[in-house]
Amino acid sequence: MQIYQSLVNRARIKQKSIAVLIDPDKVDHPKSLNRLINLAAEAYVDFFFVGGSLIAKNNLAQIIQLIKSGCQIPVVLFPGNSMQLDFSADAILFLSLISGRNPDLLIGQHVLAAPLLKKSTLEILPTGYILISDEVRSSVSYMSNTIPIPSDKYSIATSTAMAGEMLGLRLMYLDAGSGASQCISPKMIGLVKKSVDCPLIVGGGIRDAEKAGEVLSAGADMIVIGNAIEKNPNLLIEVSEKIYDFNRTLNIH
Ligand code: 1GP
Repeated sequence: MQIYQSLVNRARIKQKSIAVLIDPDKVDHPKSLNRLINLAAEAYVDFFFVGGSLIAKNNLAQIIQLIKSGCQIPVVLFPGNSMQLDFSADAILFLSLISGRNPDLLIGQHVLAAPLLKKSTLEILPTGYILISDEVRSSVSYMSNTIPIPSDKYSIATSTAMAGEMLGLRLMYLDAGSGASQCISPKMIGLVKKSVDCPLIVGGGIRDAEKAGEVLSAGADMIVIGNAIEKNPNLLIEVSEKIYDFNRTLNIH
């Protein structure tokens, strides 16, 4: 089944999903990535997201190849810019950074990538990317040259999500930024979820299974975890148990 349709179907029945984010720049050795791939397969991880705000190592293709040869988990590109393309992935989050006012990340990079994407077999996932943060010096804010929505500005966030959906974006991604000290609050997640019909992805700063549970209970359909799993891959097992608990009652396993 196409990834988008499966996300919509899951969200409709309130089935929760998890994506593990691999930042290619932080992968030092194929061995450690292989361990993570095996663990992810054991933990029934739903997706690998691959990307970062900076890719200095030129190893994107190699990483996707490693994932593909080690498991059946779909690979979704989560590109920091139009240079982060690889056509051996399954899909791409075609992100428009709608919390910011940087035209390059609202439409500019998309124009550059569109002709290549049109020829590829990648499934395009048009996604409203909304940064929520009070941190003044986050990498993503610096690299994107945008100001995130402050964490207590609920109506700005909900109006942004609504506008994104009205413009035709089919997923919303609320991100506190990679390695954020605070993940997005349950109140913010709940309000944004209520304001749109499309599936909601939430990430940034999820460090333990308890936080993952809070984010999911608040209304996230999918959580994304990167840093915390890099530091402690076994966290994947705990988080996937949490997800199993949510989904068990749905009678889908
Ligand atoms: C960042 O949402 C992702 O864009 C994941 O963040 O690395 O903090 O888990 P972490």
